[in-house]
Amino acid sequence: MVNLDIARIFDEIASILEIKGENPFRIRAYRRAARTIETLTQDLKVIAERGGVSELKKIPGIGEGIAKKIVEIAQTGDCKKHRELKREVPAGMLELLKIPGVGPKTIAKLHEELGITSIEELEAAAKAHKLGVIPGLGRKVEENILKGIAQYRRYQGRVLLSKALPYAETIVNELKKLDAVERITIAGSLRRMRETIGDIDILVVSKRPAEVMDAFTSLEGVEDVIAKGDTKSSIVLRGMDVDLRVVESASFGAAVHYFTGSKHHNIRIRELGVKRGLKINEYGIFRGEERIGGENEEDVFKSVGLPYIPPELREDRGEVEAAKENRIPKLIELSDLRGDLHVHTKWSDGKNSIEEMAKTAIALGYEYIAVADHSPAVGIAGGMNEEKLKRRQQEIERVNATFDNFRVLSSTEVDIKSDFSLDFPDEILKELDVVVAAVHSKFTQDKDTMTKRIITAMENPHVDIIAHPTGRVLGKREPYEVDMERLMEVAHDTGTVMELNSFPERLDLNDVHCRMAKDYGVPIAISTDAHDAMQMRDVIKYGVATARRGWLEAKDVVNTRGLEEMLKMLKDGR
Ligand code: DGT
Ligand code: CA
Ligand code: CA
Repeated sequence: MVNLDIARIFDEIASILEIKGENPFRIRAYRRAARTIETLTQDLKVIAERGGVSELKKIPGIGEGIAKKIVEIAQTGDCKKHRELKREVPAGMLELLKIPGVGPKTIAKLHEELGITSIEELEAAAKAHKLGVIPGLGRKVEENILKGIAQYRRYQGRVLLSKALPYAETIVNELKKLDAVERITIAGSLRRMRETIGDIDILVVSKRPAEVMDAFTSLEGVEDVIAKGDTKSSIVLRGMDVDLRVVESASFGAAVHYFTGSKHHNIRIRELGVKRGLKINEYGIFRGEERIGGENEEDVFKSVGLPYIPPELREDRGEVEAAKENRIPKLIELSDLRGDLHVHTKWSDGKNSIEEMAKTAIALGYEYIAVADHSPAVGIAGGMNEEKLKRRQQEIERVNATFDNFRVLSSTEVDIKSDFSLDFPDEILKELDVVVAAVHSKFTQDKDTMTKRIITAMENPHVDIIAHPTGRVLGKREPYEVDMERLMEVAHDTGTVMELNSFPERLDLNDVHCRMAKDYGVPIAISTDAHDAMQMRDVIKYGVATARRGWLEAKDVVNTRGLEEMLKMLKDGR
């Protein structure tokens, strides 16, 4: 159980209490605890084991009752109160919570007035315009609910890469401990680092499969065993589907290739095999009845005369053709990065000081960070006014004086307002080392308007980087409409960098757009948008993974450059 799982349990308790119309103070207590836990830097389980209830209670926002539940979860992996509450409301009503824009209060009203207990019933009621009987729910809300349902269905059953990866790594680490496990690897979309994952696929080589399957189906957190056999088992672990396959040593490479996918990539490789008179499947590479390879993944590519293709490229998006012509790019790696050009500090809505962010960046081996605190218009995010910006500058200079080979760059994430203007005047922007510009409001403007809005920002001689250029939040907010090809043209012409925001729910630009940027010769900044030091450390890998899926090499990314060279690639070139 990691902190996020515990936060999820408390959030769900709060939602159920809210659906049931219970005491608002209790509801708020659970929510507050969940928010605190989400951003806690220490492992709750460790605190619970070390100091129990009394130490947990020292954490702000955690009272006696919640502290006790944390201890219970840490010890048993489960919370009795949570289980009981879940039984008190129909499962369909809890599922309604997952629809963007539908909260517990609405669900309570929908149930009370219309007896709605499932997504299907809600959809039917909204389509028949029946929601109007509930005060506060008009036509507009009906429309939004239908959109939310459509969006939910698109992501249904898929989880963010950032949720699946830690689970998969934990499973691999647990199973690795078994003597019966000779080799083990993650496969499937997770190995290809897709932004969302349907199910986790794991492959093992073992001569004692039964032992491996026993361990797998009794892992901590297993909620259901869907199937259990000698070659394949499937479980549900904390809401995620996980498949485990046990194969023979001689088949391992072929199986890894097959189960890494994608399906379309596999088909292309299999066809190349057929042309050479080979049969390639999950068991090996065969000429007639004779096995000619398959122990290692490289065998598969070699057998069809290709160089190795990294998993992130295996989507049948031209990688087979590129491999034939020896044009597989040398993909960017985490260790290529030398700085982060978009982080927040306490000066706006970040949690850490400039100095704390700098020290973490140094520990990551970086040479610079750009502190891009918000401009005034983003009021809820504690945007800086001009006076605050001046005081921050003094602190940046003070902190910089303490380092030899590291620099904090003064920056802002300046809001691109709906009237196309920027939220700071040019006199201010020109004084900053790096200017990051982004849309934070009026996402519903039409495509032409939104495109023009961003182009206007790109044409500003001080705007260096466009942050999260499509504004999407996976599973929550669709990208706003924008003409990406036009943006790339203008970015190229104006020398503007496009951001690849590494936040797992953003990954914006996405993989396809990254590749488009590369084609247009537009440099990318892989940034974290971190609001605390841990995030700066933890989310960057998702950005790098997406960059790799977008065929990017180190040379395509500005923050692989040292400080001087990187600054020269920006507009003012200082
Ligand atoms: P997901 O789980 O939806 O995120 O995506 P994947 O790619 O992990 O798909 P999954 O778990 O259904 O299957 C794992 C891999 O197994 C898939 O990437 C390719 C391979 N595979 C599955 N079904 C077929 C098939 O019918 N033909 C071929 N050639 N490969 C398949
Ligand atoms: Ca999968
Ligand atoms: Ca699967």
